This record gives sequence, C-alpha cells and structure tokens, in this order.
Amino acid sequence: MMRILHCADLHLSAEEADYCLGVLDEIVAMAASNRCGWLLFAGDLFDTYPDLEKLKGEFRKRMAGLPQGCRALVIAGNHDRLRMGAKRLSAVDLEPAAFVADGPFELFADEALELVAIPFAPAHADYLEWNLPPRKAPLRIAVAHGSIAGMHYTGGDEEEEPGVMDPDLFVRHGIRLAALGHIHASRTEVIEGVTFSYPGSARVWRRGESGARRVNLIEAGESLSLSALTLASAGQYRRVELPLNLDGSLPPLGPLVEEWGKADWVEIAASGVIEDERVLAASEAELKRRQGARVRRLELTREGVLTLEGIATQPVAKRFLERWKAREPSGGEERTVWLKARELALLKVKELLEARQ
Ligand SMILES: [Mn+2]
Repeated sequence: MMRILHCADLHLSAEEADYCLGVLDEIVAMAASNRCGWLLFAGDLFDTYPDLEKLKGEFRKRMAGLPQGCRALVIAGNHDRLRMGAKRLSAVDLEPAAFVADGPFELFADEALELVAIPFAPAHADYLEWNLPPRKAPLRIAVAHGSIAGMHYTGGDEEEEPGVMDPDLFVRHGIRLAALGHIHASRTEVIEGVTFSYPGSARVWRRGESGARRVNLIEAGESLSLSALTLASAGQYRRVELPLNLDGSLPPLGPLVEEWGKADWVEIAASGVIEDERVLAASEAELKRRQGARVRRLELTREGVLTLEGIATQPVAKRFLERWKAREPSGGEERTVWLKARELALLKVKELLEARQ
C-alpha cells in the first residue's frame, strides 16, 4: 500500500506568514502520521514570486523535516510566477523538494509509481507530441495546475488565467488519477476512466472560500482510494448577514461569536436603510476593537446599506415606524421579511418626498 498526500493552492504569503506556515506545518504532520511516500503540492504554493523569495527558506526547512521515505514534489502554478520580473522560476531551488517550474512535463518514476508533473501553462496544445514513455509501473498519477475542460465547478475563479486542459491529455498518456490545483473549491469527477480531483485551496485565500479547507489522502494498493482530510489550522470563511438598526448601529451578534475560531475570516455583511453613516463607522470600530483579535480577519462589508439622512423624523415615516415596530416577529424568515419591509417602505417615503419638492 502506497500513500500520497495531495494538497494545492496554499498561497504562502509573507504578509500572513504565521498563519500560512502553521497550515504548512499541519500538512507536514499529516504526511508523517499517514506514513506517506509522497507529499504533492499541485501549484500556487506561493502567493506571488516575491512571497516565494521571502518564504522559500522556511519551506525548505520544513521539507528537510519530512520523515525518511517521504519525498516532496512541487509544481509551479500561475501565482508562483506573479511579479517575477526578469527572474527565472526554473532557477529557484526548493531542495530537498523537487520543483518543476517549466514544462510541459517531467516524469518521476520507480517500480511502484510514476508521477507526471505538469506545471501551469496557458495551453497544452502540443500534448499529442509529448514524448512521454509508455507506463511501466502499475500506476501513473499526474500532478497538474489548471482547469479541466468539461468539469463543473462551483465558486468563481473568474479573474484567474484559466489554463484549460483537455481530459484527453490524461487519457492519452495512461494517467489514472490527476492530482490537481487551481480551482479553490474541492471537486472530484471521473471522465473517461480518469479521476480528476481538486482538494481545494489548503487555506482561506479570499472572500467566499467557505467550508473546511482540505487535502486529499490517496491510497494506492489493489485499488485506488481518495479521502479528504480537514486542515484545522486553516480555519474557515464565515459570512454573517446583519440587518442594521435604523440609526446605523449594529444589533448584538449574540452567541454566533462563540463559533468563531482564531484562524477564521469573518465577513459581516451589513444591510438596511440607516440614518447616519457615522454611527455605523463608530459601531464598526467598536466591533473590531472588541472582536477583531479573536479571529484572523474581521471585516464589515456594506453593499446592502443605504443611508437616508433624517428619514425617521418625517411624519409619514415616523407613523410607519411606530406601526412597524409593534409587529415585530420573534425570529426566522418572518423577521427577515419584516426587516425588508422597513427598507422598502422608507425608500418609498424618500421617493414621495423627493417628488413633492
Ligand atoms: Mn490558486
């Protein structure tokens, strides 16, 4: 039985080095405790080239600490090249990890396993001409960075370069499993007998990357199996929808706060009609002062907030608000509708007042 740990899109960044390297430490510990023969990094190990320069020493140190019999393989993703200038990625030394920066591919083979490393490229149009020898070992796995044509993804990676790969590239070259990186949501699909698997980003890299962050444990014996292991140190992205009070202050967050972990990225999505932007700004500062240190990142977004100064003192709005307040539901969906009703009514009042002027 051969075990392989497959992770992707760790995006090690110097700006948040403690958090990122903490996740790397957990990955290394997982490779050791599962007695893995390989630890695979399927691209975007570093967030940008300057991050690679700053953190490659820390990375090498950790790879040198892997148990005997566990080798590490890194392929370049599109991010590892960002802001590289005139430097060459192929000149980077990540030893003792093997680093494949330039393609189209490199083969690592022994009697039990063949690994085909395919770094990121905008296209692989020439794959029919690759002089990849026929498979000799019982199993051939690819490690690649890009998206797969025909695979269905959730969560947008819109602003990324797509780097689309044809599934036929893998079928044609006798690959059984493609250990992939690039798509930050986890996703596994079988196309023409080849298993294509993204573990998802190994840490929360940007807003919206919700759910546990994970790596794949590949077990290859008589058959091939994949299981997802959760990275506790990566934390989670949490979005809280919060309808604001009319004056612009934040209602209490309640027991929700107890769920937040040290490594979490929390977005408070504020919404509603408010009277005073300055009250909101003050409440935000107060929230950050009290809760900011409990999580990795705490932010308040205000796409759903509309400021209408002096609205509550208009007689018609005042009468509406009195009646509205008297009908407060205890919770659930009714409460959401009730809050929305205030927003819509106040907007209507504003329209009427403007029309009168
Ligand atoms: Mn990425």
